[in-house]
Amino acid sequence: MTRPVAILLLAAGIVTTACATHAPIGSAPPARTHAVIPLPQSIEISRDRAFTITPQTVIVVPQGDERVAAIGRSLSAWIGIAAAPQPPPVQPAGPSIPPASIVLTVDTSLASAEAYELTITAERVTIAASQPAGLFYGAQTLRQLLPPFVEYGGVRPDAARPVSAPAARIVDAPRFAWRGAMLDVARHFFTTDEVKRYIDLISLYKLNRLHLHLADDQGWRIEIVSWPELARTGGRTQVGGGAGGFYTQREYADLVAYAAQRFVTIVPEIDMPGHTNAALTSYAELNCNGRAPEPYTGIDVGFSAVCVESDATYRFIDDVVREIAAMTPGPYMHIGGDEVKTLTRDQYAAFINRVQRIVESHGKQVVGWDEIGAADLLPTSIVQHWRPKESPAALAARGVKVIVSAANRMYLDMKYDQATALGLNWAAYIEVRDAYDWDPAALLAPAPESSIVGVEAPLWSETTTTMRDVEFLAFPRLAAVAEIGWSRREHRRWNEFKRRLGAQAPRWTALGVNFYRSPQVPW
Ligand code: TNX
Repeated sequence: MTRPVAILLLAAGIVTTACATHAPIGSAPPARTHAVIPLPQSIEISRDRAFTITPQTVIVVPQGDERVAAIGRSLSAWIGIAAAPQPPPVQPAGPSIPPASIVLTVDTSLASAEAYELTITAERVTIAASQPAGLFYGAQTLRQLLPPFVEYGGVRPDAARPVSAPAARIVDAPRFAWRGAMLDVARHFFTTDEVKRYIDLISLYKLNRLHLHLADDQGWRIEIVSWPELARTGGRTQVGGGAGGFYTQREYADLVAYAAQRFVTIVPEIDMPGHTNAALTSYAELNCNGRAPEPYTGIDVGFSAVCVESDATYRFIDDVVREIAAMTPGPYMHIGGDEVKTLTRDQYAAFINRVQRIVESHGKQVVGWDEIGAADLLPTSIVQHWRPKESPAALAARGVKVIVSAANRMYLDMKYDQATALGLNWAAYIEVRDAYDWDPAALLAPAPESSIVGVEAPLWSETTTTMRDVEFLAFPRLAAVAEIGWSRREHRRWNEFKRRLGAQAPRWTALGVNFYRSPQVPW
């Protein structure tokens, strides 16, 4: 910001907060704070003026743009009946803008698809973006500037309190293109309604990938029409011996569509050649000895592998990838590739090379855990770095694109500390500050930041039997990951973040989120 503008803004009661470059930590706190996560690129916020949603408020969308109208309807649903007996109506733009309205508008001068500008004055709110994704993120920022009680939606109108957002000017765009969460639905199965709730929660923080770990030793969770026993037999149990489950192709397609409406791309993973006991128990011919093993309900890893020398294995993989690719509009197919202890390095590399070509033949781009770096990677293949002891720097130096999921910082299934009842601790204990106070670019140095596609926080479900368990491990750490993925490195400060994080508590309470009240955070 240039000096004259700053003076002007100050005169108008607007102060710049959040950007630590302007307000170093330790200086006087800004007069007006906000709790937006992830931190926007630039945010100027008014000390004394605000926009208030009234019974007259309408949400104005461009004529004839159904995708933007859908975002308007989402925003209307988030506001709910907090300010009026009805949620604000969504209406197409006309010759004049009604008073107290919220305007969604397409502005093609904005550079990236996910960028947006949000302008809040006492008279109106304007969200501008070149693409629907940017409008959606602008709407999420507006939602976070409204009081947390709006999250009670249609349940608890709080007529006595104004539904206001401070006047503000926000210009925002993400740091990384890939901002992901991974849910392991194989170790414990979660229903489509449960996964939809997770999608809702991650999209509040502008995450845009949901990687579904659809097959592992304990369960196969997706219907494959050409190999029906995979789901029927392989989906029948889970860790601890419970009932398990699987998604029909219809349910999966519905999930994909639900995610797309929230600008989340589903990344399906079929883990192979290891982590395949559920497939091996469903079809004897996938085993080198021709005998199907018993179902597995424990939590060991590394003992299973499909028969990499047999043609049946590649027919199976081709069919599975073909069917999943056909119902997945996103460009990615995750092939796992982790923790195989029963193959030689050459067998493993030859297998990954062959599977890459199968995935490519079905029009998808390979993503795999970092072990796949041992193969001859296609130029489009993306490696997901997870092993804390393996540096991704060498891969990046080879020109490989990397998703950072460092287990000792980002695994949401790691315990917070020794007292955490849920979770594992093989990689680390990860308190909230550990999850936030580091930067992925340092892991790949001296390779340039452009070798990082983004970040992703996996949640392995060996110990989580319910969504309440999942939420307890994911929140608040997932909000930290979201900020690492979206916000500029030079703007991030733990002491400032923890204040915004603490302010999420009433919103999570309203949303019914079971979160961990870390002693590091001022709740
Ligand atoms: C390692 S991370 C695994 C998973 C486990 C997880 C538990 C990865 C690629 N493999 O199979 O569930 O640890 O934290």
